[in-house]
Amino acid sequence: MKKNNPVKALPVKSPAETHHTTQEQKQSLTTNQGIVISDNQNSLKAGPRGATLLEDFILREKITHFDHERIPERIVHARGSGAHGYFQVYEPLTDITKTAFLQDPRKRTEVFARFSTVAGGAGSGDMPRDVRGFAVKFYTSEGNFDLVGNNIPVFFIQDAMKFPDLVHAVKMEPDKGFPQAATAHDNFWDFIGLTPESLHMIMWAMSDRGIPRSLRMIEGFGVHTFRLINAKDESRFVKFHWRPTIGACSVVWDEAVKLNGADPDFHRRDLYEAIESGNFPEWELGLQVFDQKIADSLDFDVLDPTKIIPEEIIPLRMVGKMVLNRNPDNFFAETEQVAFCPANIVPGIDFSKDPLLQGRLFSYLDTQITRLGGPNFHQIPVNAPKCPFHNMQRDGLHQMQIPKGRVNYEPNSLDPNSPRENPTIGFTSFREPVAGELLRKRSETFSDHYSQARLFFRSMTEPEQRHMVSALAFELAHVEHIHVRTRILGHLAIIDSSLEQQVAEAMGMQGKADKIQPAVQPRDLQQSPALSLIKKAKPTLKGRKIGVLVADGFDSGLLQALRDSAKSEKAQIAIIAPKVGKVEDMAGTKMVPDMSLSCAPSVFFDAVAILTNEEQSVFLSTQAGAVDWVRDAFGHLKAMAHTPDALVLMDMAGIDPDEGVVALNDKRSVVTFIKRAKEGRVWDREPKLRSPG
Ligand code: HDE
Repeated sequence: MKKNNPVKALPVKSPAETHHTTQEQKQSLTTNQGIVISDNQNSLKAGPRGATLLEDFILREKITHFDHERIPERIVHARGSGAHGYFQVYEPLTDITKTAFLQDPRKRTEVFARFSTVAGGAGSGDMPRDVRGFAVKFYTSEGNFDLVGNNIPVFFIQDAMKFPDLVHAVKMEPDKGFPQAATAHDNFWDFIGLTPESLHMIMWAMSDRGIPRSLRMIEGFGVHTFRLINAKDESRFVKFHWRPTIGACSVVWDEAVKLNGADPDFHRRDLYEAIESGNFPEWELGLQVFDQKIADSLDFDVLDPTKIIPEEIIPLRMVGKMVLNRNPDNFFAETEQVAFCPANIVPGIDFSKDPLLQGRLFSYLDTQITRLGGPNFHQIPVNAPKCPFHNMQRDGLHQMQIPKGRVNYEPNSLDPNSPRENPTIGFTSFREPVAGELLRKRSETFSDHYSQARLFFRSMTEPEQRHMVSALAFELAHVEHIHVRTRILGHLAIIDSSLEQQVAEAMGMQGKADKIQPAVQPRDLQQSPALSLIKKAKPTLKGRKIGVLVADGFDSGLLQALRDSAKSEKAQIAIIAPKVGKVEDMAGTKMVPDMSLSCAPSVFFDAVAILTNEEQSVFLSTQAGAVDWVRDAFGHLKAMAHTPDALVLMDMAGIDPDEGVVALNDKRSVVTFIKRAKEGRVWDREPKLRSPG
């Protein structure tokens, strides 16, 4: 075989030159021992057609390293995307915490954030219906603080004891090895039906929150109640919230299904590209702070991770902002090797006795020792604190540091400079009095499993409720065991009888719900509008993308007007043409589109415009890809704009224009379209196109 990159023989050096790296050496490929490689294309053989020699240390080193390139993927949250950035507090939070990084509004604390799906493997698609992990490592001046949360503020279970069962049930079934990254199967719903504490979280997971539009558009939650401690050693409880500054937003289910096929990296690409283009994702950190007296006044237990505190009861105090402004240089070294742990806290923050959190405090360090191959993973650059760290822990696999000196124990009198404990600035746990009998028992204050599930469902808008009905019917239709379906229907009937009836009807299983006796009868709670994504949504196109379909002979004036309007809204435009090489406008001027029609289905965009002339519209209406592009945009409830000539293509797609479809007659109509697109989906269109089932 011909060599692609022949490396010239290096000149022989005098002994005095041996430690001096020449420019030529710097650019040469070497082994891990620093030996320059002369041929990276051919192994060492006994003759050109002979056997490969065991002596070929270069081949063996290369292949051996390759053989060990993979590490175990995370048992949950295996599929994830990460980014670097910073966090900055708005004002000193001295009143509630002594934590250093929450004191100085001029200071930026470096962070690394990783977003993930839960159930799928590392190579699974980005768009299954699933919870999203939202983990942030703050490299504070007092050590690392990890806020390891989710995009849903409650969890499926109340006690860490149940976590392996939950995860086994949701992952692919062990005999079959499928389904991948999907809750729609018997094992999962069997577990849920027998674990009523999971029903509140099920409501969230079956809502639009389970299929986010972008990782830049998810909310994040610390889930558990934590503590904040101030310099006077006063403690308050806290719940952590992240709010995306461009608003939270989701896709519709059919879109998620198609996105997973068209671009399994949809979320990862979106995050990466946004950061590369300088549209940095941002979240505000919000705190719900409350004391023991308020905790005691609530009608649920703040240690129960299946409960929220509605914002209407304890409003969020927005305390700072996180900006993600740098993509990792290397996916494996950073995003794959980052090791989060809820036990990583700093002075001024402490745990509560939430039994789920207590179990997590053990689990993460333990899992990293296997996943990252030993106890020194904290030395990996993405995991290492950015403040000094030193102690008497020694040795172990992959020790990267070379501790100096004779002393490796404390106390010692041999080295006065060796690190010592420091009661003044060292971490102390909040002195919460604890006493009780040893027992395995769930507190009775954890027994109401239905009231907040009902609260969530009833706080949704009509479209959001419809989506939940469809999602539940879809999931349960995949369940083969009828008794599993009827048990879930029984639980739904306790949450809300209309929810059960709609799901049963969507499946054609009316009147089949099991009769289930709840441990505690649910109560009707005051609705919480803050739970609804649609109620909270503000008109915006910021960070969104408009797909513009053009073909030869298109009106470049209209395109420019669209570009200008989109730019003023901080939205992006993508030009889609039948062929990726070029497209010509009505004056015959050539331009290169961003993507071809076959590579960029309309599911990639938040709103679409079709700028085709009569001839091209007639042609495209004979092309299934173009008809699907238009039909899907309408079916996915997007705002649409079209030149009058494009009507023939829209007719072919069976579109009956409604208030979300804007005819582009002039530049003024472009403004009308952009205004409509800012409103988001055309929800009124949905019932005309799709009924749950
Ligand atoms: Fe996790 N979880 N978890 N979890 N979790 C892991 O740690 C675990 C829970 C969450 O981007 C694992 O490094 C137990 C709640 C995120 O790397 C593991 C329990 C919440 C991530 C683990 C829970 C989370 C993980 C797997 C119940 C939201 C990904 C790999 C007692 C508040 C972090 C790893 C990343 C990852 C254990 C419950 C969030 C096995 C035992 C509740 C975002 O240690």
